[in-house]
Amino acid sequence: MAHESRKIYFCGSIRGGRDDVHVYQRLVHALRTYGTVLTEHVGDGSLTDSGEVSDSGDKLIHDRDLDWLRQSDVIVAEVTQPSLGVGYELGRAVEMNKPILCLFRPESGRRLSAMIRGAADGLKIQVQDYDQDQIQSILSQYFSQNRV
Ligand code: 6IA
Repeated sequence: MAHESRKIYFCGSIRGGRDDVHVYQRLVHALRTYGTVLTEHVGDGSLTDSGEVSDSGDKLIHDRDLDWLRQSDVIVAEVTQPSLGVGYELGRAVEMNKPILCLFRPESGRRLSAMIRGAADGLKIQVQDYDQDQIQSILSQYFSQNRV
């Protein structure tokens, strides 16, 4: 698929904690080489997990994000920092039969949820362990080897 027309949905923790926001920033930046990132705000350093949003605001966020998820050609998720929202997005994306790449950093000392690692089939749903130095090479390999 041509880079300009590919729609990428990037997932990263927001209320689950913003410790990895610098990693999300790097990933969003690198992903722009491969298409339009629908969810660039996830890598926005000024978006904190403490902002006040009303319940109706949360509904707008949920409904808009699900629309973007439906429109997207591929999902890329940074899953090191556990996030209910990211887990939910991934579950919905699996049901939509979307290609999914999950990226996990073992150097964090965490263990990835079995529900994410165990969902991988190596084809449509992939889970890759990586460290930050490998961002370029992992994405380049993924987008050249998969029809997404
Ligand atoms: O449960 P979490 O908040 O960690 O879920 C993060 C995931 O849900 C991300 O991948 C986003 O796609 C989505 N998400 C959660 N909150 C928002 C949001 N505003 N705007 C867009 N997408 C979101 C929340 C703003 C608020 C904290 C001030």
